[in-house]
Amino acid sequence: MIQDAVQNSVIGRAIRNGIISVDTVCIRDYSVNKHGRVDDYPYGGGAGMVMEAEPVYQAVQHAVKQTAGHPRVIYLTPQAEVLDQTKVESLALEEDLILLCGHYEGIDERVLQEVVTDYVSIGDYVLTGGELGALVLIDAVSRFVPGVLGNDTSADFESMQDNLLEYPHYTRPEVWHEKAVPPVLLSGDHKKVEEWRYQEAVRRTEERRPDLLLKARRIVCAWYGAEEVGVFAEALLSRVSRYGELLNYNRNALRKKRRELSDRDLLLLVTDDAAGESVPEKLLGSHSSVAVVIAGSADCQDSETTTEQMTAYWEKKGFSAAGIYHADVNADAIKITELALEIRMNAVKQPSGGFPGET
Ligand code: 6GU
Repeated sequence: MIQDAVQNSVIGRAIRNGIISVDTVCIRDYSVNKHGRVDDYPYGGGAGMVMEAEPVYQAVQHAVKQTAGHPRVIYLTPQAEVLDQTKVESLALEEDLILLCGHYEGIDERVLQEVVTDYVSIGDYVLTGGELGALVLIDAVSRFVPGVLGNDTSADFESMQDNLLEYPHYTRPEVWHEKAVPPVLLSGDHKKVEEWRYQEAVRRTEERRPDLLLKARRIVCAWYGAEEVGVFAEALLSRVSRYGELLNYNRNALRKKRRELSDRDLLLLVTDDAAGESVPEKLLGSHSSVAVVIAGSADCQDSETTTEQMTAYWEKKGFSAAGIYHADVNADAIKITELALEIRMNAVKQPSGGFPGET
C-alpha cells in the first residue's frame, strides 16, 4: 500500500530523483511462529487481536540498522495528538524517520514503550491501519526537503506557520461569472497586497478555524547592531512568519518613536548587543511576548547579562519572555530554521486574549 502510493506525483518524482527514499519493512517477515502470524488474543479478553511485541521489535530494529544513528520512531495511532504543521516541520529536520503502522486493535504496549519516540494521529476518526497516516506524514514532511517541490523552493514555511489559513487566490480572467478580482491585487502596490492578504487570512481563519486564532501571533522583528545582524534577522523572520514586520532599530527616528505591542504580538528582538546596553526604550508591550535573540559571532557567545536580568527587564516593559536565544549570525539555513521553529513553539505556549486583526 505504501510503495504503491509513493510512486505517484510529487513524492514519486522525488524518490526517482534520489532526493528522498521510502523503504518498507513487512512486520510479518519477523513472525516468531511457523504460520507467519504476528497477532494474538488480548489478555483480559475482549474483541479483536493485538500485535505481538517481538515481531514489531525485530522489524523496527531492522529499520533502525539502515539509518545512521538513533532515528525517531513514530507510531501512527488515533491515541495521539493530531499532526500539525509545527510537528511536521520538527520531523522534517530529521535525517531519518521510522514510521510504525499498527493493525487490528493495536500493538502490545511493552514494545511501544521500548521503541516509540513519538505518537502521531492524523485526525479524530478511526482508520483500519496506520498506513494512510504514514502516507500523510511522508507527504507533509517531504515538502520541506529541498528539491522535492521542484526547482529551488522547499516548502516556504507558508500559511500554517502563522497559525492562519491561506488568503484567497485569483488568476485570469479579471472577471469571471460577473465576479471581479479584488482590485487591490491589480494595484501593483506590494505592501498593500501583503496587508490585504494578511487581513483576508485572519478573516478566513476567524470564519473557518477560530480555534487556530488562539495560537496566532503577529510578529514584529526589531533588530539593531551590525549590518550582518540585519541579514540574519531577515532570514530568521522569514522562517518565523509569513506576515512579519522587519524594523531596523539602528534608525534614530524609529528609536525615538513610541510603539506599543498588543497581547497578540510577539516581539522578535535580534541584536549583537549581549550586554543589553542599547535596547530600544520606546518599544513597549501590553501582555505581549518577546523572544530575544543574541546574534553574536561563534566566538562571542558569552553574554554579560544573565537570563534572569533580561527577563526582569522585559517584564517591566510589559512583555513576558518567550525565550532568550543565542545564535551565530553566520548560522546556516538549517540552524536558522531550527531556531525559528523553537521560537514559534515557545511563542504559542503563551496564552493571550483578543486578536488585533479584529475590528
Ligand atoms: Cl495515524 N492511525 C490509525 N490507525 N487510525 C487513525 C490515525 C492513525 N489517525 C486517525 N485515525
